[in-house]
Amino acid sequence: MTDYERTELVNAFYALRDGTRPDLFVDLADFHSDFFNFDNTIDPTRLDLHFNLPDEPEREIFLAWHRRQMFEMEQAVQNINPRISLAFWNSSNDQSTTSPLWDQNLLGSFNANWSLNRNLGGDGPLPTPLEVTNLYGMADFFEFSNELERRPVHRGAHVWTGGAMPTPLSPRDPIFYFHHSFVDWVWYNWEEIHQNSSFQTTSMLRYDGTYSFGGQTLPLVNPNDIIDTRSLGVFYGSNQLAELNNYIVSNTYRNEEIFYYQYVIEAGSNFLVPSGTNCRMESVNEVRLLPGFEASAGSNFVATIDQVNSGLTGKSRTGEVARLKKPYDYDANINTPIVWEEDNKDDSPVIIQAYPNPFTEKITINLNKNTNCSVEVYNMMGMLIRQETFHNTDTIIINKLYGLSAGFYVIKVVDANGDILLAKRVVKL
Ligand SMILES: [Cu+2]
Repeated sequence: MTDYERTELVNAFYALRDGTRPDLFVDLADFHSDFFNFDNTIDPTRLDLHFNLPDEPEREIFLAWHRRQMFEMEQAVQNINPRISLAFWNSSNDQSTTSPLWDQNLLGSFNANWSLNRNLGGDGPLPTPLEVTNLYGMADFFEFSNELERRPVHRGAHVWTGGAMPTPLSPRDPIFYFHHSFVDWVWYNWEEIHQNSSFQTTSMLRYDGTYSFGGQTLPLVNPNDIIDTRSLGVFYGSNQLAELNNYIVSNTYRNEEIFYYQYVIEAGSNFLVPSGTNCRMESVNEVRLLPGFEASAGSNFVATIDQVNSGLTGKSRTGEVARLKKPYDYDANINTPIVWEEDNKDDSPVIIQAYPNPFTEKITINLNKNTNCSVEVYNMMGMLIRQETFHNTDTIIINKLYGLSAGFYVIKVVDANGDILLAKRVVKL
């Protein structure tokens, strides 16, 4: 996170409890506690949120319910500042009690101020990266969800953090939202591989159309309708890249949909802004509009560089909104802060395709002309694990990838000028 994201999110958390509005932290914690887990041998019809068995009607509601809960919290902080998002804590690789996560300027100060009585590291363990990867290998949704919930990928951060976290009132601790965003990210990754999630119930506790908070009745949510995070307008960014695709702006949850990410935003492949809708993309680095992106006539679309809230140190900052390829379907009502790429840049090589994705042992990348370039492969922790250079070729083949463990990787293709031709997330099966 950047300084800006950190400061603004912390301020928003405190603002939610400053007494000027109903306390969402307390309400979410109380609800979570009231419906935590009931013994279904006593009453088989009584719904709850956790540890459901195969014969319970709300079987594995755990993932969908917490996704919707994360969304409720994220909407609340975005009502305070639309440029912030919840962050996720990858507890499989960020395991130090002195991690920046716990600094006073991030989540550290809440411990004393909200009497959380954390005991970091006291009753571990946190998950290993292998435990996360193993989950991606499970093909059955119930098996995956059950295993995730009961073992360290979910359970670890609760017991390791201590204080409120190992209790049903865990949503009182802001780390709960970083942790459950991570759990949600793991589900998102699993779904991208298996596309196999499904729920037996068609509504959820709290999100059943009868519950009110802050004078508003919360909508009825069918868990099957939020299997794709895009239905909530939510995208995950990692490795400093947020890929926005296959999405239709609808303004369902806000009058203007704002996609704000301090690193690179890339929108393409059927990201559509229909007539009559309002959408904004904003970064302090770069917004790239790729082929397949379309803002229709009569829509209000703005892509901008946030010059004010940069807060970046030592990171690249091109300050550019780029359209990588012409032509695009733009029309009269589109606002103008979009900067077209200079014509002379059209001489630089263009990626035609990169395939297959998912891959098993090799990836082939086709360019439109012979070029010198280098390819970098990063793992999901952002570590560079492979780098190769290619000379005067229009076909790049990255071989011998079968040794990599299953999961997500990012491939970058950089040309001789240092320009990134491709930054793409790929899945190893
Ligand atoms: Cu929970």
